[in-house]
Amino acid sequence: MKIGIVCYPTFGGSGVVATELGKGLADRGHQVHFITYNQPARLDLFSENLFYHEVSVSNYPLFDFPPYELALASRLVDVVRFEKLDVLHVHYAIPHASAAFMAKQILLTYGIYIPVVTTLHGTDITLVGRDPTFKPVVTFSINKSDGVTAVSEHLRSETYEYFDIENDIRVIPNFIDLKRFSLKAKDHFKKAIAPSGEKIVVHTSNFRKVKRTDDVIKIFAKLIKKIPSKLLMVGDGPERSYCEQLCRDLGVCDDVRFLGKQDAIEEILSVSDLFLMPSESESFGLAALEAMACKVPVVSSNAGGLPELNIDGITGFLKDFGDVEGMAEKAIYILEDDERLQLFKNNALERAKDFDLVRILPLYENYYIEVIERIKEKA
Ligand code: GMT
Repeated sequence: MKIGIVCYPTFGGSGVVATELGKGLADRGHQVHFITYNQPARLDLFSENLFYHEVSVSNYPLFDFPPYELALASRLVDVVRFEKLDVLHVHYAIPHASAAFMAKQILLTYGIYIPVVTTLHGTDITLVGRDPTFKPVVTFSINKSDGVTAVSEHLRSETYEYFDIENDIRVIPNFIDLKRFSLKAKDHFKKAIAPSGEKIVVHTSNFRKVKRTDDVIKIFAKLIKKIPSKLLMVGDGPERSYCEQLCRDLGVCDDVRFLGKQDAIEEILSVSDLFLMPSESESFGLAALEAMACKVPVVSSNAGGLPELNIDGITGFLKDFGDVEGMAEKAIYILEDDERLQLFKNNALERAKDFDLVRILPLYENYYIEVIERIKEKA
């Protein structure tokens, strides 16, 4: 198959899922074309089946807001026509689904019907998409997609709840390439972070309010009173300075390191003992899955799709978002006994195996075929 993938090229979850999906499909012999404004962060390898088409928006002085969506739609028209794509798969509804719809209409004038599959990732529905500024366009472009997937059951129900959706939404959960995450922990790295054998607690995110990164610091400040430990804060974003200030206020600076954005996240996770994800909303929680794939148990909120991933009392614990006390208690419970910690670690890895790329990728492949066949039948 020839597949076009549209996504955000950043470190965000939707971009990571889209890029890893494209790489996996290319490995299985499909030709994959990424169409986006920058080389996707994880598109770090050469393969004869992978192509990258950059969307550039001209910065004419009249434009206070350069019309990216139009540039994307035009690029999609070209790539579909000249590369003869079979299907377009757009990740994150805004503005990708509406740009794909526009491209689809233009392509009809060339006698081409391009099936469009839209994958909903979370904030495109729960935060941004629901905003009246975007809602009519998001509703329309979801309804006009030939196939729609959501990354969790919870996101699927929320989409039906918030929008007037006419089509079926298929749940295809996120995934990880377990091979990439099965690293042996580097002892020298562990020693550098935790020289006296302290436990290593980790959080990765884009430091947006929805992630409640301040709760991570507050949980850690309670935890460290009972368990000698270090906290690694990976990523960057608007809440970082506030979190750094909070560390100073709570007197935990010496035990917290802000590492900024990191490519080799698996190296950090492989030396870690516990992952904290206290998010207010999380459609799936890919970062938690990456941690679990590295044998790291998770203490998280029970928001959104997290209970579909993190099994309470088995792979970690779930608490209401904002329950700093409860999350600290559970973190201490996991870390205070090495035998117990080992059990949680093993369980985390076992659970992560349910989301291995080799299991999930065929679900997308089959869905593309199903959508293409459905359209042929209609024609
Ligand atoms: O969580 C973010 O801030 C990034 C966002 C994105 O669109 O990249 O993540 C969303 O999609 C991920 C991949 O499907 C999910 O794992 C995240 O749970 C989801 N984030 C939220 O729902 C807040």
